[in-house]
Amino acid sequence: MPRPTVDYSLYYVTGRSLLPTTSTAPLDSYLDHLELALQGGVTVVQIREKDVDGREFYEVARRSKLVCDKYNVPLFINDRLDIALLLSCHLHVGQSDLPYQLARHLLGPDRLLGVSVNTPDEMLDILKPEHAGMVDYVGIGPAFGTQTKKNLNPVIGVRGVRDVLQVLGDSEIKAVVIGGITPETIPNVLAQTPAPLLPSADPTAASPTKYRSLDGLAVVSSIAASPTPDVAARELRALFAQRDEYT
Ligand code: TZP
Ligand code: MG
Repeated sequence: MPRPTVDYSLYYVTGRSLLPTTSTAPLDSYLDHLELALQGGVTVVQIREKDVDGREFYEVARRSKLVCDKYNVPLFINDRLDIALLLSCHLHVGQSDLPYQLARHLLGPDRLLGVSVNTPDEMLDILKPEHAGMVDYVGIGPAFGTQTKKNLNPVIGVRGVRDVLQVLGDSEIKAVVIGGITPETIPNVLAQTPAPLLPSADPTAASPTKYRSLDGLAVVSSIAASPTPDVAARELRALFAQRDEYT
């Protein structure tokens, strides 16, 4: 069975520990918040739970999957391959999680796999011929500083995002940007991210005429911190929909 085609326009990374409450949000209110975000137009969800045990992560993911299924939106699990397998979800791994080649081996051919990418070298590794077909999308970042992630990799700026996109070239692998993505930062990101393809990827072009753009925006707090996640999601979708005007 081929892997599903996904609209990555608005990729919401969530988790109970990520909601902006002083204590972890109760599961029901977290799920209500998630459902509103889906109604507002989130196209992909990732559950990212830090500092919780496996049983709690499993339960949050199981309940979240029921909500996402209702909206026909794909659900990725951050890092926990076992939970992804148990719930027939997709998987996202960071650079310090299981190597993506091993994750793909256990995940099988039918589930989607995403990887966090911080540098052009990490992107080049995924593009090696022996890794073809393993990775479906990359999350490039952190573009800007964020309060949301501990142990943040170096902030790469829009310039760094563009450098990774340039390496990605016209590969079929999709790309989303993450880290400090807000209605305020989006216009700048979109204006600067159509990256000219590297000459090696397009040897016939005298001057760069082909560009690689982003396939979507990934956010945590722009939705998670909003008391009206449906409104927030709608605004983010509308901003991303204008991206063609920047190319
Ligand atoms: N990976 C890189 S930055 C980040 C993750 C999970 C957190 C992004 O959070 P926010 O609130 O959208 O800046
Ligand atoms: Mg991780």
